[in-house]
Amino acid sequence: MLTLYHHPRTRSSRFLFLLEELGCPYDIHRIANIRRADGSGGVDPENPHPHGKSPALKDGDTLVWESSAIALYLTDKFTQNGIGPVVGDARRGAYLSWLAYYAGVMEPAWMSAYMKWEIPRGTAGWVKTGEMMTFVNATLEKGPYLLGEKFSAADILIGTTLKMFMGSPLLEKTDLLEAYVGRVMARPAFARAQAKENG
Ligand SMILES: N[C@@H](CCC(=O)N[C@@H](CS)C(=O)NCC(=O)O)C(=O)O
Repeated sequence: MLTLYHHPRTRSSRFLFLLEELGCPYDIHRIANIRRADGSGGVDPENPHPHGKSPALKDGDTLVWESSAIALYLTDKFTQNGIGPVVGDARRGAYLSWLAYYAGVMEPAWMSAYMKWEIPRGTAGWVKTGEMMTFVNATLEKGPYLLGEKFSAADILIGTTLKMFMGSPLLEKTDLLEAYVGRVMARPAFARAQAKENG
């Protein structure tokens, strides 16, 4: 049995969404506590994540952490609805790249912008938010999803993140992004996940 270690309104919420898309049986272990930016909170000793963060996933004795790894693990294991292109599928390369891009470029780019870090081009392994969003927007203009016609777990990670930042100083709200986020959030699995979010 799969167990998702989840804390409400954190990055683990996306895995309620993904697990609902996959339609596989799973348990939710509610992480009692996480550390907060203001110094409050703490680590739940029952949370197996190496840094006490949310999310983590257990599949029997197998522990998976880091959102992109969890997404790939789940879509490789539950292939029936094709939500993560498998080895041999022409879209596999793009799928892996978007999962890695999310963790290795998008998150660091937004965090750098938020913290107002000035990182000279050529020093960091990521690019600034402007360059990143030019690429994201060009991909979504072809759309309707990151992999073209096929919705994938990459849309869950990236769609929910765009939803969170859109309209903030970090990300301008545009018709293109709003339409994409709307498409992702309109999925019935998102509503089912929302219903499980808190309890
Ligand atoms: N890179 C991790 C980030 C996980 C993460 O930072 N989660 C936050 C909640 S959204 C957390 O647990 N923070 C508590 C802490 O930093 O100890 C992933 O994508 O899974």
